[in-house]
This record gives sequence, structure tokens and C-alpha cells, in this order.
Amino acid sequence: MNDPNNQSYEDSQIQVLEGLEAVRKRPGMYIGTTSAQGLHHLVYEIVDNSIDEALGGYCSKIIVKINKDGSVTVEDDGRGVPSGRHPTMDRPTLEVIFTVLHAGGKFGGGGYQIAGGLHGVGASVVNALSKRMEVKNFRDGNEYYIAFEYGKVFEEFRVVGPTEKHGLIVRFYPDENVFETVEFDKEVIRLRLREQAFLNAGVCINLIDEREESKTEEVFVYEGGIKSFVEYINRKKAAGLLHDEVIYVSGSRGTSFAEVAMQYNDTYNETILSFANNMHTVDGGTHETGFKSAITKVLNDYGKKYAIFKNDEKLAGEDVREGLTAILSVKLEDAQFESQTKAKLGNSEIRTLVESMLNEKLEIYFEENPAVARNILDKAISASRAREAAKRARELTRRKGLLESSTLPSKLADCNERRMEYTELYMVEGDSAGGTAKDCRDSQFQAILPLRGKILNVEKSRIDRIYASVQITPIILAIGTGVGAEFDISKLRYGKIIIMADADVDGEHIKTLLLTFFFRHMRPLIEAGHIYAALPPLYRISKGKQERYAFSDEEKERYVFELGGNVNVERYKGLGEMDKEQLWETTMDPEKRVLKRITINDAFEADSAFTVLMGDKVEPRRQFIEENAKYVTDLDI
Ligand code: 28F
Repeated sequence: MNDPNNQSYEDSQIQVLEGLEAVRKRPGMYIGTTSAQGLHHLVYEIVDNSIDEALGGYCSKIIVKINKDGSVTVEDDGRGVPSGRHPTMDRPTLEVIFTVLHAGGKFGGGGYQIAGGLHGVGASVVNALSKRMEVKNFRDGNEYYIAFEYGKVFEEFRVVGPTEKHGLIVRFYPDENVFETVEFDKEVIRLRLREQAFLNAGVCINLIDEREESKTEEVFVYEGGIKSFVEYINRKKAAGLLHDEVIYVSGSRGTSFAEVAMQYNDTYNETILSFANNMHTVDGGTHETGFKSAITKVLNDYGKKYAIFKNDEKLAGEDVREGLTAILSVKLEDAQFESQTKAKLGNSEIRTLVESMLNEKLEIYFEENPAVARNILDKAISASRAREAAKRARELTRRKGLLESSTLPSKLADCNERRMEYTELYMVEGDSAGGTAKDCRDSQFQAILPLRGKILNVEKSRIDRIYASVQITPIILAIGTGVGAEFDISKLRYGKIIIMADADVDGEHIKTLLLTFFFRHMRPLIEAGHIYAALPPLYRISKGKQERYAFSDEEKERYVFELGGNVNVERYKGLGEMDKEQLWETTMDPEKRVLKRITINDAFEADSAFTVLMGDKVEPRRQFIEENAKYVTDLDI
């Protein structure tokens, strides 16, 4: 069979190698990026194949292990891969699955298969980007084995021996020549696995981190599926739910399936997460459009029908989404994605499916649950009235010239440079640190805005109060983009917006309040990576002419040890204590400072964290900040 004169065998091998070579040459085309995100994508690709097997009803448990040696193992108890040879490729099927590049795939622009569909779409991509991959296949009473290095067969397919087991185990070692980092982040994997468990009701996914000393196995399994997902997001809002039961609606048309779970809480926030074929569609798309127009229509119809509106009141989309937590999941053949990030669904038939399903079933639900309908409608009506009031307030402030971008706040010490990408805005806690920062900055490109006192708790305030607040308006004016619906990133005045607060609990609180504000009202700034936190040092360690700054206790210990003898250790209590040379050197000099870029990897995690922080009870909040400061701000260097 491996006759070297066999032309079709030769051809197929050349194709295989060219295919995987293409992946190694341009990994970004296949996994989006070679950053940490791309690295984690490898795990998702393999897990997706197990989930496919589970959705077919063949697999009950998936185990993901992060190993000590830098590899990840994914195991399922499905059917295993057919153990024979591939009919056209003239190689063992197991080898083919891991070496032949499938047409399409998520980033290749092609379709994406669902339950019972084509397995192993991403397996060969993961193999191509791994320095080593080991596969154990359990099927038909035998265990089979094959290993690859850099995508090429390294140990030929063989029968290991008899077994009772069935399923597939894949262990891969990412290639450090491909990725910027090869260190797996348990938290990132955890979030993804939990999300997938929510999206695929009943699928049981276990996570084990072998690198930890006290290894604990986490199990994600949700019989309630996306209903449980909504309950989970709203878990901290239990006291403020407008209705006890999560509303769930599903429907299908042809081979497409759509489901929606939704529940209102009494906050002003909207959390709608949409998915297509289990992939988070961050930029929405046709399914989201259909969902939004349906809930707007159904609630307006209901209000009219039962004469709940005053005069000719009409609810806008944003009114009916205030306080709404919703998960929207569609599964379809041949999903089309639009936009740069491929995170926007384009299939027009899905809009029709979601919209008509909700128009019909949500209306029935409201007819059967009039008390729920009334609560939701009342909330939407007050949102609508507040929106009208905010509009009037905004017009008033605009007339006064308060929010016009031509007027800069009086406290701002601006920089000379006008090109946005070269400039930095330091928002400094406290007037005294603000003064020092003004003295030591490089005024060519660094602007300083001192902040006095705590800013408004934005989660608890309506938009009209936020615009008018004395602490917030200078920030809005200095940044230049405007807020909310009027946000315009092209008006951004600084490339880096840096929050500089003390390294203590109060500083952490101010940072969180500011982030809440950006998260709620200028989210694109976080998404585009413009928001940073300055990291002031905790200690100055000096001996004679040598001096070092330490940003953690461990670092302090190390420097004390390295400098040896009688060193002088100074603990900074606050930014205000530093003189201008010290502040420049430790926190503002681009050559030496440490900045952390704020990212929102997972908007809903941030949302629930913010909600805990912004709750009414002070003590748990303070405690939460102390325990989770890193988590809350989702800091990334
Ligand atoms: C740890 C990752 O990849 N699990 C998989 C299956 C099951 C089948 C399959 C996979 C056959 C010919 C393509 C079994 N029996 N876990 C996994 N479980 N692939 S990958 O088939 C692949 C096709 O070419 C399977 C019957 N049909 C399919």
C-alpha cells in the first residue's frame, strides 16, 4: 500500500505537507493570532471536536488537563475514530484527521459544522502548530497510537493492544517558535469550558490543572443550558430580579436552530451575549438584530394592546433592553461571518428565524404571564422617560458649552504634541500627586488631569446625572470622544489614557470606579486598548548610590538579598509621598515605568464583577476589592 511508485499516494502526501506548511507559515490565517489568545485557541479546537462527539450523543464526559510539562491533554469517551485506513488518502484514518487540512474552518472563511457534522476541522491545524502531538484512539476493543512532531508523523500508527475503553485522547505541546507565549492560563481555559458547558446543555466538561500543588478537579455541566447561563450572570442580582423564572424560547427552521434565554434585573445595564455555532459573535449580526427588533415590537404591541402607555409613548430598542440579561444561541449549517474579526453573523435567514420565533412565542409568554409582562413594561417605560429627560439635560449642558470638545477642563495640564498616537493622559488621584506629576512630566507628550475625591458610582446613576457630575465632565472633555450614543473614537485626544492611583484599597476603589465608567460609557476605548493602569512601586530599596524599586513583596525580598548588608528599605504609602524625580522615574518615564493595559476578555465577567463592587453593602465590596483587585480590572501587561 505504501508503494512509493503509487502516484496518488505521492500526490496526497505532497498535498498534506503543503497544507500543514501553509499553516506554519501563516498561523494567523488559521487561528487568528499567535498571541496568548491564539495559543488558547489550540485547546478550543481540540475540545470542539469532543463537543461535536457529545452533541451527537456519543460522549458523556470530556476531560481537559493542563500538564506540568507545558502540554494540554483533552480526552473524551466518545466512539473514537474509525480504526481503518482512509478510503481515498491511503493512510490510517487517524493520521488523516490530524494531518489533512480541512477546507474552511473558522478563520479560513468557510463553513463551521455542528452536531453530528464533520469532526476534526481544527485538529490538523493544532498538530501543525505543535512541536509534538500524541494521539490515543480507543475503538473496536483496541487501543491505537500515533505521534507527530511539527505536524509530521513521528511514530507510525500502531495497535497498542486490547482495551474496553472507547474515545480519543489528544495531548499536544505547542511550538514555542510559533507562539509569543506557550504558557496556558487556567482562568482563560476555565471561562471557555464553562461557556461551552452552558451552550451545550448536559455536556460534562472537567478541568484539571496538574501544575497546581493542590489539584482540584472542576466540573462544568449544566442541564439547563443557556437558561443556567442567564441565571449565572444574574446570580449577584438575585434581590433585584423583575421575574423569578428565566424566559426560554426556541425554534427551528430547516436545519437551523435558535434558542433564547432572558431575564430582567433592576439595573440599567444590558448584557446580551450571542453565539453562532458555539462561537461568541462579539459584533452581533443577524441573530442579534432579529432578537432586538422582536423584543421591541412585542413589548410595544403589548403596551398598546393593554393601554399601558401614556399619550403616544413609544419604546425604543434601548428602553426594552435596560436591565436585560440575554443569551442568544443559533446553530446553522454554512454560517457566514462578516467583519474583520469574523465575529459578526451574516446569514439573513437567521434574522427571520429568530425574529418570527420571538414575535410569536414571546407574545404568547406575555399573554400567559401578565405580571411578568407588566414588570418588564413598567421598567422599559421608566427607561424611556429617563432617556427623554437625559436628552433634555444633555441639550441644556450642550447649550451651556459644557460638553463641547473645544472647551478643555481648567484642571487639565495638556501636552504640546497633537498627534493622538504619541500622547498620554495621566489621570492622577489627588491634588498633591497631580501637582508633582505636572512638575515632572514630559509636557511634550504627557498631559495631566488631577482627580479630586471619588467619582460617581456610575452603575447606580442614570446617564443624566453622570453627564452633569463635576468629577466626570472633566474626564469626558479631556478625552474628547464624547460618551454613550455620541461616542466617536476619531475624536480621541490621547493614545494612552493612564489611571494613576495609589497602591492601596482606596486607590483600587478609584481605579474600579473609573473602569466602571469606561466600561459602561466608553467601552470601545477599553476594547481598542487605550486604557492603562500605572503601577507605582511599593518600595524603594537603596544602598549607597544603588537604588531599586520593587513592585511586590517578593521583589523587595529579592532586591534586599541582592544588595545585601545594611540596605535601606522605604515603603511608599502613596503617590503623594514621592518627590518629582522619584515619580518620574518609577511611574512616568516610558523607559522605566510599568503600565498595565486594561482588557476586557470577557465582558460578562467584568459586568458581574462591577456589579458586586457597585452593590449597596460596603463591607463585602471592600473585601471583594481586596481579594480580587487583579481579577476585577482584568489587568494585562
Ligand atoms: C480529544 C479530541 O477529536 N474526538 C473525536 C470522533 C469520532 C468520529 C470521528 C472524531 C471519520 C472519517 C472523518 C466515530 N465513529 N476528541 C476528538 N471523536 N472523529 S474526533 O470521525 C471522523 C470522521 O473521517 C466518528 C463514526 N463517525 C465518526
